[in-house]
Amino acid sequence: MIFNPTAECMPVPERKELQLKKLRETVSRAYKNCGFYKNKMDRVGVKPEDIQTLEDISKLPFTTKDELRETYPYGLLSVPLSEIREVHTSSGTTGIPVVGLYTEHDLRMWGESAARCLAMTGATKDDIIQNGYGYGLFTGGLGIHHGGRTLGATVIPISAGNTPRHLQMLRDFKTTTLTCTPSYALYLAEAAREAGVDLSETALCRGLFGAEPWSENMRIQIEKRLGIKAYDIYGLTEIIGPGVACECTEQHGLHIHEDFFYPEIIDPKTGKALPEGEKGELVLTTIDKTGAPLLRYRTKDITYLFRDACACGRTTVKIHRLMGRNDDMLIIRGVNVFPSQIEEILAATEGLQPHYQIIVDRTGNHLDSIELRVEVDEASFSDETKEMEALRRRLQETIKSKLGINAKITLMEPKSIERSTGKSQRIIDKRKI
Ligand code: DLL
Repeated sequence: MIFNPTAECMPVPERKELQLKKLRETVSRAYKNCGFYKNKMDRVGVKPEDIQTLEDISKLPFTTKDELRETYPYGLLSVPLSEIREVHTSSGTTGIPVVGLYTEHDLRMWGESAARCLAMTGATKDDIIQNGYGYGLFTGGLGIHHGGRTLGATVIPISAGNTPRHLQMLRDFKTTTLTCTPSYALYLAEAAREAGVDLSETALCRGLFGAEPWSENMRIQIEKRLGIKAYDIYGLTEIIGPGVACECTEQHGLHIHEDFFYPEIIDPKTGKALPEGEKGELVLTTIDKTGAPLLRYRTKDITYLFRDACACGRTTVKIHRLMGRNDDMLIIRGVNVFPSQIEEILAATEGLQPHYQIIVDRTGNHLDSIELRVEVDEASFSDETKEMEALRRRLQETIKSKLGINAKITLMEPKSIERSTGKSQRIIDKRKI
């Protein structure tokens, strides 16, 4: 089923006209109502009237994650604050998260985006969606929730974690559609096997998985072990959370809702736009968002755009499944972590040296694990197990409360971590995704 055939199957030239109209409106509103954009555009001497064609978008300056942090919390607000209905923030950041601000209009647009995604994978109002993305500030839970409601389906807001309950509800409530991270899907499959739950006897037939990198190989494993079709769904807090793009039942690239989001691919080094088919950094402009529109946002996600005659009938452009990131952001069990955040915590913890290694792995249970090896300074290094244990626990708790991740902490003797003469290899990512 196509949720909005008019929008999703529109002839490309007609859609381009619509995009231009919406882009011009968005840029005018942003310039008029948001000092952040006015200043940026004035600095490069661009006025809203300069946007006469879609290609003119390249005249606008990029917006970066750092700028979003600098303008926290309301710097991008482009409507009176009283019109904001919902606030979300990115996962796992030290104090300054990236903020998503939604008006009633934006929530409807988000709901429709996520509903279109669910419909792309074959879900209808008759489906029962077990939503295993985390509810709360993270966009995963409520984003899929809004989508399920917009579609008219039944949503079970079970959230992340509590695996025995997931399995019980899957069976008892005749869940047809599972939404969670791909690694949790694999974990569930294993837990089901161990608990003697035969998933092939349940009504489960599809899943929409995203929020972290995954591969074709993982898809094959998930499909085999859960006995379902596994679809890739992409999104980010800054834009709307889940629902920016999704695979249809053809499973050949993710359709972008082009009437809501205008995509570009750029060369991350030069910032120059690249043609369809060439790999680079995805840049997104929201052309239907009112609360806090984003103009030319550098996602740091690497992919390429392509347009094919998709058998599903949709005419929207597609992105290839994500091929990595252009920065050092790690995604640990769906939580975004920058090594610099760990470094800041280490620097603020007495008794530690700034020599560390972060080891990320995905072991037997398919979930990410993170180990932080850090050197203790000479003065604090002690033979007293109690003292070392207290230091270890303090660091573990700080990381949990500030970054939202459970890290294994290994305290190392002074000078035991290999020093490098060039670029030090601080991150060892052993995950074979
Ligand atoms: O992860 C939103 C989301 C929730 C998407 C549920 C899909 C499903 P953030 O926490 O802001 O938002 O993280 C966004 O996660 O820039 C990508 O690097 C990565 N990411 C998201 N979806 C995928 C995917 C949510 N399907 C960041 N494949 C993005 C690979 C993904 N990476």
